[in-house]
Amino acid sequence: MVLAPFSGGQLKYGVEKGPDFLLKHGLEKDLVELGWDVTITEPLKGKNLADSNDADSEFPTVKKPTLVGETTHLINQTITDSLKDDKFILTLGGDHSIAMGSISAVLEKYDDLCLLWIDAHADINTVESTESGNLHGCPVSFLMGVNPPDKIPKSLSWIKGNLKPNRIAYIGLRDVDEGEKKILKENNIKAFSMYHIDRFGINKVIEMALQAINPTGKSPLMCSFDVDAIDPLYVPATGTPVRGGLTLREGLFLTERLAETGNLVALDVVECNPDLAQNETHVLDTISAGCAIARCALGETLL
Ligand code: EXY
Ligand code: MN
Ligand code: MN
Ligand code: MN
Repeated sequence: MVLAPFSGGQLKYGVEKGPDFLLKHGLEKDLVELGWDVTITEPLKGKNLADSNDADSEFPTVKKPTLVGETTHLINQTITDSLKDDKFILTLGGDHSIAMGSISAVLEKYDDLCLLWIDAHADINTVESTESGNLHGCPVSFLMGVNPPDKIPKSLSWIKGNLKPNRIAYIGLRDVDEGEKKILKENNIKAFSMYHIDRFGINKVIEMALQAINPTGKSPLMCSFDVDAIDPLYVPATGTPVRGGLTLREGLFLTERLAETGNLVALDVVECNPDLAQNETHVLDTISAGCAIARCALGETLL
């Protein structure tokens, strides 16, 4: 279990408390009871990271590139070490920019890795297409190498960018920027929005997504789960909520199906922000959903 208490990929403080709240809710004990041998690593502990106000003059369109670059590189290095023992990698965020650290490391270990991105958002903005400048809206563009080389902040240039477009699929989309839609189309990336879930049902969508990215059914699989994929009715305390999302059960069924494949090697659970809760129930709903996502991905309901 890799703790990534990081908020630098966006502007709402509180998301860095995600790992602590998930652990306090009993996630470690739950996974031990499921039979997992849990070790906790903390790549960011005691590190004095870059000043978060770094305005990278070369790339004024993105915020805190040095902080995000240094942080995600530390996450990458820690996970690369853990992967030497073939461990399952559960990374707890923190905002979704941490996926540049987790996924890049898992990709280095498994070059035939396929990736499911569960999110209301595509998180594939480039340095040129981003409207907000928040790097939690950009991780996939760096992982896939779609930023022009002269548009990559030095602090993020360590990312290989070798994620192949036919190895990633999205489920849960409902707030995609125009610039992102163009990138998705140009790269022919499989993207299942809430429309597809309503039309075909969650089970069929999962099967279509897995068929697209893992046709032989033999490749290692990673899931980067942004809790805002689930409707704010069930997961209210998150930074960019969008109504009309997955039900809690659809979100959990998704991870149960991934556990069932037997190919899952890594999971990110990101964007829980307890500070955005309006009351204690909101905190409990959001944190318990985050823990349930991890438990279901790690086999809790495979009886
Ligand atoms: N597409 C918008 C942006 O780039 O700012 C919103 C991104 C939200 C990102 C969250 C993590 O999913
Ligand atoms: Mn996201
Ligand atoms: Mn999102
Ligand atoms: Mn939008």
